[in-house]
Amino acid sequence: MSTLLIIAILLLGFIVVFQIAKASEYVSVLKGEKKTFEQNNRINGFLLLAFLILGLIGVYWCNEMFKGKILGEAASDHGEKIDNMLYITIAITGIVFIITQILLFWFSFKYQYNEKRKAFYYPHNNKLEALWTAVPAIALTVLVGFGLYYWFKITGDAPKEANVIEITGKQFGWIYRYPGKDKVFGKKYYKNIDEGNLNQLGLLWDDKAAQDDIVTNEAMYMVVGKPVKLVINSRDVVHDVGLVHFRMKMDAVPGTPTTMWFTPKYTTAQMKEKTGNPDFEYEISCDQMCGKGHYSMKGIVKVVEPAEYLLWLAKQKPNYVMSNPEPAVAPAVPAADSTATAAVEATKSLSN
Ligand SMILES: [Cu+2]
Repeated sequence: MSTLLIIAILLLGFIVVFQIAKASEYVSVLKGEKKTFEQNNRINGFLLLAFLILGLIGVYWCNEMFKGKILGEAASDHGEKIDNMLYITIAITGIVFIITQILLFWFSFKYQYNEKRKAFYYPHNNKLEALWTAVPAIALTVLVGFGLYYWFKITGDAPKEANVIEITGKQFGWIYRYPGKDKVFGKKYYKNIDEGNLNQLGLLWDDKAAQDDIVTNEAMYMVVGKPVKLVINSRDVVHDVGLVHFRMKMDAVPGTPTTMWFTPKYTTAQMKEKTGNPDFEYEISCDQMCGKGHYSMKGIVKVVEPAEYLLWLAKQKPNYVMSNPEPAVAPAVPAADSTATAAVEATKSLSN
């Protein structure tokens, strides 16, 4: 039904345009073609000028309306640099944009058809061409150079003291892993993934380094002012770790870990105050369309003081413990228990 309606509307529109064109043709025949041509030119010239002025006012108005309101201040050291780069790029391209738009529309108004003026034939000028090729090339090279410098910094080696968090995307959610006391991530193997047994990452329990690894879906915890390095993985398709407040973003590619690091500048509590929003949370989103549940991959990042971080960490149970409630390897305690029970039994039987 709606398709029919759309077709009917399109058809009607076409007929209307056709009729108007025909009518104006008759009018121009009546008035004399030349006069109509000149009049149309004048109208077009004024419309172009009006478009320029209204357009520039619109650009200014949008800018005033949204300035600083969409994202707020960057909450990481690298984010600050990225914002600066963006502002410089916008300033340079903005100036060029405004100058070229003014020239474009002003010229089309000023140099509209005039009987007394003849077009100046000026087909080629090597110097001019070299100039308008070299200036943008140099400007863009400088901009790209800065971009590359920060890209290598962000994806390069993190400081030694950095906390390392592994983040794995899956359809549909995030799995965060912390290396535990040994600061080493244990080995994992995808065929070992066993959701029923709470082994979401397929950790290999024979690897000692895996036994203290903490795995959670709850939230990603970071310490304010301390560098954090993310090791990014995917369990199925390509996802993308998007941390908009930190201005960080990196693809999660199955089989190929990617990394990035940054230092959060403000705790979640400080951001609540800064934004005046008591419900503020740092957000992690999936920035790559990854399937029908893509929208539901929103997660939370908590940036906290060191003491709070330690407290949170102390409350976390290693994945090994959760996945193996009947400890096969867990030492000492059950053994002591069974000895104790045996001792009690023995005493009982002795006293009987
Ligand atoms: Cu995703």
